[in-house]
Amino acid sequence: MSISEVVTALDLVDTGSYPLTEPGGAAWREIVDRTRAELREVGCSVVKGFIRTELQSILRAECAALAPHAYATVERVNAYNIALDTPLPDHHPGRIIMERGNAFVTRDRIPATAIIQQLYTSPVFQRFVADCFGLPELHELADPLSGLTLNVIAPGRAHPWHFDTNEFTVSMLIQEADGGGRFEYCPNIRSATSENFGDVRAVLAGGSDLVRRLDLRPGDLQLFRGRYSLHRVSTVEGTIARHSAIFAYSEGPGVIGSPARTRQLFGRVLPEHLAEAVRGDKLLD
Ligand SMILES: O=C(O)CCC(=O)C(=O)O
Ligand SMILES: [Fe+2]
Repeated sequence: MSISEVVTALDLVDTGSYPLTEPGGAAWREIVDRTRAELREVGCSVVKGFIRTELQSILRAECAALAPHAYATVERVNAYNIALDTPLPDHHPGRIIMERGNAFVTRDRIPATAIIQQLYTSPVFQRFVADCFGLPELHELADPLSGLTLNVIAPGRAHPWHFDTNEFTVSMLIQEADGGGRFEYCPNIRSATSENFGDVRAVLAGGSDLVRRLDLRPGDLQLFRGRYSLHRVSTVEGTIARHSAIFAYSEGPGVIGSPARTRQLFGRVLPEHLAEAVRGDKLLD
């Protein structure tokens, strides 16, 4: 199949292994059950080879063309993305400062015809993802910038330890780095009711055995509960940038990022961000 023969994003999916158009069938159930079990145990599951190997180059070329639209800035942050001068007790992990060097292409810069935009909005894809997360349905974020992003990490840069604002994140590695650029995470290190600052501080200090590393290949689909699992992408080595698509969904409708975080990540806000934000809990960030 060549790019001119690809009609929709679903043509890229390895539907032989992952029959998205047969919801509830035996193969579907098997994948969903496995994914649910992994999400329950470690908050993360990888659907290997979701995109057909021979078509990955199409996706890669499309995202490489979008990458120059990324908002690139290197900033000093903490794991909670709160102001660095926030008064915090001596041993609070929020006092540990890191460099954030990843850059995002925002949803409004990704054309409706782009494969990643088609996948993000595809009802069949959403149904599959919702079932994997054990939910009756999922919603695209109402946020015009952060619902779908392309995460670009240039050589020498990292996406340091953090928690996600959204509860249900689906991502896909599109272009891998020559070296480094590993996705690392600490399963369920916090919960909706407990921050567990002690373990978080140990991870940020380095050498904690709570850290797991994923061995991702381009075209793998990763389902992740990043609100509770501290995670990062390690420094990219070599000469090639790491590209990943981030599909963010919420359980209820209307979720929009805060104006401060939006400006920090994307360098701008839209009128939608200035209206009141919808949040599900009272955790930091
Ligand atoms: O690019 C990745 O694989 C992870 C990105 C991430 O953690 C995020 O965008 O919040
Ligand atoms: Fe994240």
